[in-house]
Amino acid sequence: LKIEQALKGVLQRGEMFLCYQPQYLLETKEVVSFEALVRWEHPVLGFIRPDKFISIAEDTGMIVEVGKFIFETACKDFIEFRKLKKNLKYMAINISSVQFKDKNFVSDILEIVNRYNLQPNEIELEVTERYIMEFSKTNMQCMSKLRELGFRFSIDDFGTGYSSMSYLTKLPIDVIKVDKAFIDNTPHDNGNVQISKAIVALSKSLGYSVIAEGIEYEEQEEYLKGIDCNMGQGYLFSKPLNFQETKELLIKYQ
Ligand code: G
Ligand code: G
Ligand code: G
Ligand code: NA
Ligand code: MN
Repeated sequence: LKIEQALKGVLQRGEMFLCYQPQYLLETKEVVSFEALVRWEHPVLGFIRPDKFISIAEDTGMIVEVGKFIFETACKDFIEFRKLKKNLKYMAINISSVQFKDKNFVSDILEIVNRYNLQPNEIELEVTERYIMEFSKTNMQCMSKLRELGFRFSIDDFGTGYSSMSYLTKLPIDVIKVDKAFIDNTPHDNGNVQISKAIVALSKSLGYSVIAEGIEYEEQEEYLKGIDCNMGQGYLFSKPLNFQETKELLIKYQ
């Protein structure tokens, strides 16, 4: 059974669900947001990692339907999470560049956000740096339009694509996500220390908020706090949690 075939009817069969990884303000260690991460459990193939199936869903166009399911589920669940923590700021949702090419993308996500009585600024759209570099003029116009409507934007995996300093000031974005590759082995790896410091300083000087991904050790947390990185996410704080576990985390907080 091929992944491509297994993807057909995946939503109708209810095999996909979302996990949520909490994002913390480093200064206060408070949870302010979550990143939604899709999961797929197939009855025969078992657990299939998103690294594996997202690109296939993109190639077959299935990502449009799957993406809508992810967006809607994340909004629906965010309402439940916000009931448990009133000052939760936003839900971050990964968006594929293929979704931006869908002519109904803007109207579809606006309809969902309105239906759940959410404000666009309670949703952060995560776009990888790799995709942004491939963006056409149409993609970019779509991104600008969504930002004008109030949606937040973050650049995921920053520093791993063909980073170009020239686009940093031109993009309609709010947050830079520093890739785990540059967080690994800090504060011991001098190369990563210099790179992460520079990314944090540059991003902040341009007015963007910065979040570090893949924090696994306390010394990394201390180091990042020390260089004034705003936020953090990683196994040190929490792995991605299912809906029930996420609610339990928020209840524990109260
Ligand atoms: O959750 P995990 O670490 O296994 O994710 C692996 C990769 O899959 C990451 O690059 C992540 O951005 C991507 N991914 C996870 N969830 C989603 C999603 O809901 N939509 C899209 N487009 N990509 C996702
Ligand atoms: O590309 P993106 O940043 O969306 O990928 C996020 C992926 O990283 C998810 O699959 C998530 O499960 C994983 N992840 C989150 N925190 C950590 C961490 O601390 N260490 C490692 N190795 N992976 C992490
Ligand atoms: O749920 P996620 O896709 O992040 O899990 C990716 C892998 O990382 C899985 O094999 C999981 O068991 C493992 N993992 C989950 N939580 C932790 C953690 O807190 N620390 C470490 N080192 N690995 C974890
Ligand atoms: Na992401
Ligand atoms: Mn990332």
